[in-house]
Amino acid sequence: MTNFQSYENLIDGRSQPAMDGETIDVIDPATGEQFANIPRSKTADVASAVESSERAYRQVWQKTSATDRGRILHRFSDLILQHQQELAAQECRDTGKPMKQALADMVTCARYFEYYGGAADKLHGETIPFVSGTTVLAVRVPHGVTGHIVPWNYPGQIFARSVAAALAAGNTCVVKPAEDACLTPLHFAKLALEAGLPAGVLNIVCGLGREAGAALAAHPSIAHLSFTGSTSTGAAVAEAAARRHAPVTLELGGKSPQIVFADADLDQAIPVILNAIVQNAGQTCAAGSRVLIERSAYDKVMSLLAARFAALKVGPGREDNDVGPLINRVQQQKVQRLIDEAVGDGIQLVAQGQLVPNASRQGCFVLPTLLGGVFPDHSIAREEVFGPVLVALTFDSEEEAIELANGTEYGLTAAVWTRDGGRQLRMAHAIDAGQVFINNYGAAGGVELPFGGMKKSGYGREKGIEGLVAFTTVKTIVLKHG
Ligand code: TXE
Repeated sequence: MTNFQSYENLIDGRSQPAMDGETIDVIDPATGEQFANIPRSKTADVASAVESSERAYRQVWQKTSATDRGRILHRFSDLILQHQQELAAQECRDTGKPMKQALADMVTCARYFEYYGGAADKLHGETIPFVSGTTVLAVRVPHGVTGHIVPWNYPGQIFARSVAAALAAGNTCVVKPAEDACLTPLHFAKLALEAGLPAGVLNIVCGLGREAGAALAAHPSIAHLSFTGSTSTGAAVAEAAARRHAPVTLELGGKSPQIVFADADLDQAIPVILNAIVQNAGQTCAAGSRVLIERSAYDKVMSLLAARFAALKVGPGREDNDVGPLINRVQQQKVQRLIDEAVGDGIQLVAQGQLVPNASRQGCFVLPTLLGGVFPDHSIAREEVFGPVLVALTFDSEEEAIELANGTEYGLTAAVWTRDGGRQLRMAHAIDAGQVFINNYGAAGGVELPFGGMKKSGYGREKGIEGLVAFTTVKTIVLKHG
């Protein structure tokens, strides 16, 4: 094994193994090789991280001015950019994502700290006219110690979007990254110390979801929880938080539609529709995983998409293939099984990408797959696959397109492709989704754009000023002065 490394938690400004010394293997999903390990933390490790964050909140961060918080976040942002190459190489090995995407992810991470660093001293409360002889102040205050449970698909970006907002608003943070993707969060936390973030303001505890994750969700001192992951784990986390009445932001899965009308500009639409499903090997909550096509344009759209799918190169992310491996064997087998079942049920396999010759047989690869003639009530048309699988359905009218678009339990994002201005807005208003794109698509949009779900895609909003406000609550002060 080359360059084997043991990583440690970062608690109270110091690297520490799990108290009982247990570890979890870190596997390169492109080769199946173990190249590192991380701590398998338990309740006691989580408790020590939360205590450290409570101390840091009371003794330091609560007394740090908003302007100084913003300056630290800006320095942190600069450090991420300075270390972009090594951070991206590490994330590429840990998650399998193509190097150019990992590099772009790091720019977005830096942008979160820049954006929220700039907003830190611009978030203010209001005065409220009340009874004569009184002055009423509605002051925005942080929650205190916040918990962040991060998934493995965008370990850097999802860490950055909630941690940057929480810190800017004056909270301290305990982060439980996913067991499959801890390296970027650990690296970030070290850079944050270098940027001047006081010890304990940001603690990272690695471990399994059912152990460290559950302990964090249930900890009585966590005043707010941010969770991104599956619908079932999201429900368990929200339940644990509800027992002590703590607010939660849930960002869960999706089955986001790309709706293509016959009048769409296909030169513009096709590459975007392709990228919306193959980016990050389809492991994106906001992946555009269903394409709904007006019947008269179906053959044309499918032949354009099929040619693009067939040309996709699948292989190790470090060689910048179009599509890297999935995160682990479990996800690979799950996605492959869903494809096989759909084809077994008579759904048409229209096109697939190709594995590059030097790809390891031990890699967790799944060929990007375009499925046609999909029945709307088949599970592959309704449930999240979380892999590079695009299902195509047809519609005959605007009403039917809306019914199909809204015909799943999810409501995260959507795109509408049409030149008809009236239809653009009618569709945008009718679709149940937290973000609707017209003639473009950015999975989850930019840092500035509020993002979150409807229905089983979750609740609460991250990103934008909305995401910053979520990390505060309002304290009303009524002053009687006569
Ligand atoms: O998710 P989990 P998994 C979806 C996607 C994928 C499926 C399963 O469909 O195929 O979920 O992935 C932590 N208490 N998404 O099993 O379990 C866990 O350690 C507290 C969508 O990996 O939701 C990790 O840090 N925490 C998605 C995080 O929760 C617990 C991103 C997510 O893991 C816990 C990832 C518990 N009991 C998967 N159990 C998106 N919305 O982007 C686990 N965790």
